[in-house]
Amino acid sequence: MKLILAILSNEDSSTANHLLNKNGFQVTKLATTGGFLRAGNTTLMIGCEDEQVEEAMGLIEESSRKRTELVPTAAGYDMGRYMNLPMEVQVGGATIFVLDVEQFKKV
Ligand code: 2BA
Repeated sequence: MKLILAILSNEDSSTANHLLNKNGFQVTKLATTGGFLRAGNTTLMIGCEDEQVEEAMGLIEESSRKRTELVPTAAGYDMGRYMNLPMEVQVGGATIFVLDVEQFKKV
């Protein structure tokens, strides 16, 4: 048995959780904080059989694919007037650890 720890953005975690549940995986969702940016993120804990790891990783990847989004920035001066210039930022992606489980018991 394996324990998957997947760190995702808060935005992507609901989609991943939903997709994992829909495909029969049990998930525990932890509210976590990145040590570098000190911003909130989400860690999903998934206990599954060894042969299910690839499927779970695929579902996580599918829901957290790296992409760029346009976000409005503070007003800037352009072409003779003040306007909110959108900036492209990269969002998404997941950091995934897969651990061996020595014992698993529900009592
Ligand atoms: P990512 O590498 O995509 O990491 C996103 C979040 O995943 C991290 O949030 C952290 O919560 C977790 N994480 C990643 N690698 C980990 C590991 N080896 N062990 C435990 N947790 C891990 P943050 O720590 O807030 O980092 C946010 C982003 O800042 C990182 O994105 C990376 O692009 C950058 N970053 C992190 N540490 C850095 C450093 N020492 N120097 C430069 N950039 C750093």
